[in-house]
Parts: sequence; C-alpha cells; structure tokens
Amino acid sequence: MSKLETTFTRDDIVRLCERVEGAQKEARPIYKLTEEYPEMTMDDGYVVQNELRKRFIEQGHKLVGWKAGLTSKAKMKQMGVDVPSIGFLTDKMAVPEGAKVSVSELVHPRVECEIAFMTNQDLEGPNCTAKQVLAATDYVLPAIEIIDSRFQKFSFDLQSVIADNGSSARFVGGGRPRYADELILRTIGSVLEKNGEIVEMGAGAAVMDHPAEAVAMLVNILHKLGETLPAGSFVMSGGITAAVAVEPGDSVIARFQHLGSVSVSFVE
Ligand code: 0L1
Ligand code: MG
Repeated sequence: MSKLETTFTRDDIVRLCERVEGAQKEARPIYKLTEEYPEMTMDDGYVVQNELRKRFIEQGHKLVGWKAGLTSKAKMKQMGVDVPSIGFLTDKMAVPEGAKVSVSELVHPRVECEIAFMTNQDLEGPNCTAKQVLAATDYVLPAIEIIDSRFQKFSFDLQSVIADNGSSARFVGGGRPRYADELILRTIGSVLEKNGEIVEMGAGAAVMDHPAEAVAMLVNILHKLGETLPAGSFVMSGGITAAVAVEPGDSVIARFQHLGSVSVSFVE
C-alpha cells in the first residue's frame, strides 16, 4: 500500500498528469508544476508519477523496470538538487543499441552513461541493502539514458522532475553483460564520447559510492510508493557524470571498462 501523503486533490492529480503526459507525447515544454503549486511536495510528485505509470500501462505500455536519477554528485551539482529520485521505464522507451533517435520527439535531450542491473529475484523495501541488490542481480550491463526535461528552459525543481517521471525518455542497453560478482563496480571506469571527443568520464563509485547502493535506494523509495521490484527488472543506477546535451547529427558512445560500449546517434 502506498505510504505517500499528498496535498493534491484527485482533480489536481489527473490534471497535472495529463499536462505532463501531453508534454512528453507532443515534445512540448511546460512550466514547472510548482509555478501553479508552490507548496507541492516530493510525495505529490510521486503521486503524479504513479498516475502517469497507471495511464501508460492502461494504454498498453509494458513496465520493464525503473531508473534511479540524480545519484551522483556531478548530476546533483548540475541540477542544483541534493536528493536522488526514481522513475519508471517502459518498453516504449527502449531503443536498440546503435539506433538513430529522433530529436524532434524530445524537448531538451541529454545523455548519461549508467550501469544497469538485471534482477533475478524480487526485492522489497523499506530496508533493502546494496548486498541484497547484488545477491538479486543476474547481471550488469552498460547503458545510455537519454533524459528529457520537459520544463521550459530547464527551470525545474525536484518535485516537478519527479512528476515528470525523472525526465525519463529513452534508454539503450548493450555492451557486454557481466556477472556483478566478477567485477568491482565501484572502480569501473566510464568514458562518454560525443562525435569522437571525450566529453565526460568517471567511475562507478560516483554513484552513491557504489551503483548497487542506488538500486537499494530505489527499492526503498518503491516501498513508499507501495511497490516492490520484481525479478526480471531492468534498473538503471543513475548517471556517473553530468548529462551531456545532444542535437541532430550527434553520435554518442559510452565506453565502460570490462563492460564494452553502447552507442546511439541523433537525427532531426
Ligand atoms: O536520470 C536522472 O539523473 C534524472 C535527471 C532528472 C533531472 C534532469 O532532467 O536532468
Ligand atoms: Mg539517468
């Protein structure tokens, strides 16, 4: 059962959900939700996100996993926040390795390199630990997340971002999946190249000291939402570095030590 406490009425939730859904589907920037609801809380943001997830599932989208966001200091600094967040991932957001992504379907596309986890056991909060996450991990793989803040001129705050499903837009998994116990995820290096130039680099420890800590955090937030993480979930642990803006014509490749690389390019 959800433990969220909302200040919103049912009408507020439906109206804000429809606003976010319209912005996502029509690639149309909107004002951050706190412009209208300055007292909006993070719980309010998750209530709107839950409604969006329900609507997408009713429309036939399949929930394939979750993403932890704002889990590295570089990302938090870039966005001016100090708390991580979570969002859901559906089959409609998945993009094959090497694909061309249309920028005209997005508002402010940016890319992040992330370590993703594929689980093989259910995980449940509120006290999930990184050790439990690793025990429930089938394998890890490299991923690129394409985030897309739908808010005008990036003028957003955490509450609005959470309602907007943590800026989730597309994701690409690939590279060389590996068993997590064969690797030291804290020290795995990652380099993000755009058009052949290195634009960001970092290591797994940038994500909450260990990417499995970010997944445990995600499971504990899911408990608040009244959800568990089922076996067979794809979970992205959060950008290792700051996000990098992309435009038509750009090609991006994320290279990971021991995990191979993932690439994607952008067209009009
Ligand atoms: O994936 C994430 O780190 C979430 C980012 C949310 C804020 C943004 O749009 O950068
Ligand atoms: Mg991310």
